[in-house]
Amino acid sequence: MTKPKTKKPSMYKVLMLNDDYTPMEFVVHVLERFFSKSREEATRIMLHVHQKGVGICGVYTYEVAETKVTQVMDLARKHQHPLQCTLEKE
Ligand code: TYC
Repeated sequence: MTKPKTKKPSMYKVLMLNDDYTPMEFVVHVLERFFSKSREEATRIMLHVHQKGVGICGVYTYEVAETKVTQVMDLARKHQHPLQCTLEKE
């Protein structure tokens, strides 16, 4: 059998973590801005994270996922919120 020339890229989940201090509205804004969610979807994800401790913002290739984590962390730091965002291989 010939070797396939292309391989599907590994996908990475971008996870949002709950904390006691980041305002709910800021998390919704982040989800709308960096993850292209509607207000309704962003609110649903934020409430899920608030209640369960962690939630998935989206699934992307490594470079895209890494960029989104950096964008979230930079904006959170700028506003002095302790919001944490991380990536996990699918
Ligand atoms: N728990 C925060 C609050 O009560 C809201 C929050 C939701 C923070 C989701 C982070 O990823 C998060 N203000």
